[in-house]
Amino acid sequence: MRTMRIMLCVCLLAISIAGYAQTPYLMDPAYDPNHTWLGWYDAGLNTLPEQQGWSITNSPADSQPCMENNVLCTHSTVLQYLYWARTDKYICFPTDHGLVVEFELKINSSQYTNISSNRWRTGYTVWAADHQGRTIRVGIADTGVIMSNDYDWGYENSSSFAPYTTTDGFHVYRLVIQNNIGQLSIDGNPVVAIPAGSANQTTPNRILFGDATYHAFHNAELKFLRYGLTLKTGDTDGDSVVDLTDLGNVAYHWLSNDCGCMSCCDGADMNHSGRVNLEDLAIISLGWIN
Ligand SMILES: [Ca+2]
Ligand SMILES: [Ca+2]
Repeated sequence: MRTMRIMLCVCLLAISIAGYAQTPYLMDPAYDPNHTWLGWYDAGLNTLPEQQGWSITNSPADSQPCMENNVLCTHSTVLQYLYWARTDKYICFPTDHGLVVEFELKINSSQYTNISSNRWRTGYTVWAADHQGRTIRVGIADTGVIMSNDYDWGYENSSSFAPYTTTDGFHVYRLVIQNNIGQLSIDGNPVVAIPAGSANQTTPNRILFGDATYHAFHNAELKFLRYGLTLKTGDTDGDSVVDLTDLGNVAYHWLSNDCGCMSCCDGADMNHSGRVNLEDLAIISLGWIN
């Protein structure tokens, strides 16, 4: 039975490689083959995030987002939520493959304020939460960055505020969460780190960007945001090679639809959808040819 599954997957792999240009995964591995990307927003397509599968929260809708020269422009000048989120992929902080969130952002202005003696807010934020609601939140101000791991941005559950000039152009921010530790780098330089903290702090499996703190204003431009695993594209077992072992993993779990979060069917559920199917084989094929 397993041999038949592997033969089936070999045939499908060949078909998938031949037709890989049609897969929805081409853009990101072509840009960076070192990660299995689970989702993204690409302002280069000149469409708003809600047209690329993200849910928008704009309340009260005082200011509207816009596209200008393949960049997403946002600003808030009143007390306003203006952010986008997705919750459709399993996220698992306490693992080696964890989570990577990468985005290219220019801050024109973003406040860093205290709203009480023990809570802070910034005008621009990026959050991640795993399947048990553990969270890591990055606050980006025009004078620096700070991270928190609780539901209400309490100083007792935050890093120190790291001074950084975020307004002098676009910077690439990279949040890597592995084994429950989150590390933020900017343009490849480690800036600040924090543990993921306790469960049930927020909506599970949520990736979020924009003004989600309500109490601080911002003006910013975003080129892209993407999130995924630290594993190389198509690598199910973390040995940094895409080969017959990875194909065998997919074959063994072929058409499983109950993949849990932590093992994700031995890594065969490459896009953390809960199922092993042609989408995962498409990712294997991309890793195979890169
Ligand atoms: Ca492998
Ligand atoms: Ca899958």
